[in-house]
Amino acid sequence: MVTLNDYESRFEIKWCPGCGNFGILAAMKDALVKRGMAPHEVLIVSGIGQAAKTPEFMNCNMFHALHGRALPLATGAKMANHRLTILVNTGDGDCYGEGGNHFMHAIRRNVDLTVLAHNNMVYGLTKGQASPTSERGMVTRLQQHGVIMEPFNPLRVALALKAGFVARGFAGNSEHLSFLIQEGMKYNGFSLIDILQPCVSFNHVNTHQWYSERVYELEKEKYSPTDYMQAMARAQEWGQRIPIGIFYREEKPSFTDQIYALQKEPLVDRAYDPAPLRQLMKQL
Ligand SMILES: Cc1ncc(C[n+]2csc(CCOP(=O)(O)OP(=O)(O)O)c2C)c(N)n1
Ligand code: SF4
Repeated sequence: MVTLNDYESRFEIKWCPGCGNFGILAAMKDALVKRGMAPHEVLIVSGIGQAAKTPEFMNCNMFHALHGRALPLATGAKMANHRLTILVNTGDGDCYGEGGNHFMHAIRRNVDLTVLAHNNMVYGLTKGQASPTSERGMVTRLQQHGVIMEPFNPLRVALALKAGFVARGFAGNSEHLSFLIQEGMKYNGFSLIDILQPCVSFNHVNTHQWYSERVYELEKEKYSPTDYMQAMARAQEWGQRIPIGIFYREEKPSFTDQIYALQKEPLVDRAYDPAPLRQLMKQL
């Protein structure tokens, strides 16, 4: 039986005390244990940043990629072994800024990955500059007169690109976040979980308390995640009340399901035979 101890890392955690990343790490471990996934069955890919350190604090397969490049790396790993469960830990800067192009196209491909975007609305690792999700007017040490751009809305962008699983969690509600991660892992395709993550050192606006006063769960009785237009509308809700939960869910074939060459066994299980390639090279 898989237990939390199986995921215990030998590395010391280097996040600031009180950082929202602790709640996300706990929710991930809980979700993997509840899904009965052993560490060797899981690959966690990350880019660069505080969020991207997460896989180092877990004991399982991991790959720390370049800034903004977690998604192409994870896509390649999925192509090589489409039976592997792959999660991606990425920050709002890493995923929506530096890796924005990859974010769009991984959604279009519908690669079967569960993306956990730790959204603290700043660049945490590089000491608090504005990120794509920083609110207009937010003052940072770099944006001294306030952010002058409109914030990027990851849920609406993902919905516009027809992502089949779009959710938002809160680092301060680990139990609910674990549920979202489990559902994201069950989903056969690209699942986005944008996670509201307080950064206690550099974001003094969107704090634990600020979120606790606003965050609420989408109403189980009234809200249907199959209603696209409703999902678009609720993804726009921000301010006095901020919804979390599964905004949208639609089943459709994943990227690797649609690739003829991957219909049988994963590439990684095939015998290595360079003869056909050598033959082809001779003809060129
Ligand atoms: C190509 C490149 N550009 C810039 C950097 C510097 N850099 C490292 S982390 C980071 C921002 C990380 O912010 P975010 O993704 O929001 O993650 P957080 O640290 O807040 O978790 C930047 C700009 C880099 N490592 N590589
Ligand atoms: S700087 Fe912010 S995101 Fe980074 S560890 Fe500290 S609280 Fe967390």
